Order: sequence, then structure tokens, then C-alpha cells
Amino acid sequence: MTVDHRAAPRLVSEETSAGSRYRLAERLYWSLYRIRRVEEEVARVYPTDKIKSPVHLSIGQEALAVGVCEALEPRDVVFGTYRGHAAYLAKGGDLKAMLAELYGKATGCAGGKAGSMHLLDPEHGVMGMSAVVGTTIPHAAGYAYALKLRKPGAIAVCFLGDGASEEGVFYETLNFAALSELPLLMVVENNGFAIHTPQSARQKNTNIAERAAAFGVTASRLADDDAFGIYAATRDAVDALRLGGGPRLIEIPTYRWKEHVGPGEDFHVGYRSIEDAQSWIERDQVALTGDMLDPETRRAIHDAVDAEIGEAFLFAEASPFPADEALRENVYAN
Ligand SMILES: Cc1ncc(C[n+]2csc(CCOP(=O)(O)OP(=O)(O)O)c2C)c(N)n1
Repeated sequence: MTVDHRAAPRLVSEETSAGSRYRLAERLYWSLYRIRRVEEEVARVYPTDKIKSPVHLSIGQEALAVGVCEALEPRDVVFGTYRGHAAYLAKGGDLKAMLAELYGKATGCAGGKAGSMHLLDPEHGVMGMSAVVGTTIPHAAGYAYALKLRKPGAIAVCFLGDGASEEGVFYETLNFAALSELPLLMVVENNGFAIHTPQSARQKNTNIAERAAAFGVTASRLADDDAFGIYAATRDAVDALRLGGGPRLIEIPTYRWKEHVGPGEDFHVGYRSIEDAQSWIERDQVALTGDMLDPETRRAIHDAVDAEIGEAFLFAEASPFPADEALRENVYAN
């Protein structure tokens, strides 16, 4: 059985028919399980200090990147945040190069000098992430402008957190993108917290989609993080964007299972409780999507993904650290 779903054709228009729902579930599950397992392994290895970069895990939030990227094509690009492993992998970023980057190795996607918060793989449409909250929002808009001029039909996607929606540049970008009718999709990963502060303590109007709509951006807020629902909403948005309908924003509720940064849990800290998390854990999209598949299919996906991840960690471990001379490379344009 072939289980590398990267190779499967993405016939977007056919995927909503009942007969193809199973194949969609297979692809979604492959990606969801793969991201979950990669990050579980990152969390396991992290205390050994082999991973040289801080890690912001997306465990619990995977369905957002997976559902969105399933509706994209290779010609589309994504910009992410420092919590960007899921977006990188869901869009097709190279796993070996990602892990080597976390290990600070020369074979990493940024030569081992940028770490987990600055992943990129332009060949697969992953244009960059940033540790500085909100920075990639205008980058995505600029790229969308270039796409509009040079590659009509392609779109740029920007992932951002509810905290990033407090940055002034978010509103400047909404205005400019609406005015210029950019092929830009903004995806708000609303996990309800900026580090330890709940959204309700930071924002009077917690409806981010409503704020975006005030700028003339077509915006919607999904009821939950159901992977199929995210895929369907993104597909509709992408269809409209390809026809030149101007920017869109989709706000999606989600929940971060791990601490803000690092591999552990933080329910003892006091800003949230395990009871708050329970309803999200019960509707874990990795488990629910997996339950839709027959055991044999699930097992084949597990075996293929686990083997790939094992190999990728060995690659990262065996790779050399950058040479001393690399320190000054790519600092200034040549
Ligand atoms: C410009 C800027 N301000 C503040 C910080 C410190 N900081 C790091 S993460 C973070 C919270 C951002 O929350 P959100 O955008 O909701 O993303 P999440 O971490 O929940 O995925 C803050 C304030 C930063 N990195 N950059």
C-alpha cells in the first residue's frame, strides 16, 4: 500500500463528494499524525539539549495548518509564526531540513543559524516565519502584491495568533490588502492566549473577524477547529481569492496543549486549568480523523510516518554543525 500522501493528486473540486471523503480523511490524517508525531519526538528529545533552539509546539493546533494547506496548491505560498512547525510541514516543507535546523546543523533549512522560529522552504512555498510577533503579516501582503502582478491566480497565506492581531501592522495590512484587492488569506490561530494572558483580558472586542470586516476584508469566524470544516472554509476562500475577489480572513478557535514555549505542560502555573483543556483534548482532531479510517490504513500511515521521522532525526543528529566561516555568510547581501 502506498501511503506517502504528498504524492497523491489534490483534486480540490472532487473532494467534497461523499465517495472521496475517505481519501480526504486519509490525506488529512497522514498530515495531522505526522505533525503530531514530529512534535512529540521534538518534545522527547528536547531535554537532552541536542535541540539548540527554543521550540513553540503546536500540539493540539495541528488541524488549522493541515486543513488550510490541504486546500492550497504548490504555486501558493505560506508565511507563518514562530509556532510554525505545523504550517511548514503541512505545506510540504522538508522534514529533514526542519529537524536539522532545530539541531543547529549545517543541513538545516536556514543553515542551522535560525532555529525553530525561522523555518523556510521556498521551493515548497514556505516563505518564512519570525520570532517577532506580527512581522510576517506585511511580508505576506507584499508577496501577495507580487503574485497579483506576476502570477495571477496564486495566493499568499499568512498565519497569525490572536496576540498578533494586537499589532498595529495587522490593521495597516488589512487596510492596504483590502484597498489593493490582494490575493491574501489571513488565518487567525486563536488559541485564546498570548503567552499567559487570556484574550478577554487584552481585547474589548474579542471577535477578530469582525474587526477585519470593518476594513473591508471578507472575514469569517469558524465555530470550531474541525479539520474538514477548516478545509472546506479555506477552499471556498481560496476559490474566491483566485478569481481576484480581494483578501479574506478566517478566524479559527483552537487550544495549545503545551506550555507557550518548550516541551512541557503548564497547567500548574495557574493561568489556565486542565479542566479548560479537557473539551479540546476530547475533540482531538488527530484522533477523530484517525477514527474515520480502517485500522489497516491507519497502521500503514503510522508505519510510514514513524519510519520517516526516525530517519529524519538520524539525519539531523549525523549532520555537521556549520563551519566557523558560515557565521558571516548571508548576513549582508553579496
Ligand atoms: C513584537 C513582539 N512583541 C512581543 C513579543 C513577545 N511575545 C512572544 S510570543 C507572544 C504572544 C503572542 O501570542 P499569539 O500571537 O496569540 O501567538 P501564540 O503564541 O498564542 O501562538 C509575545 C507577546 C514578541 N516576540 N514580539
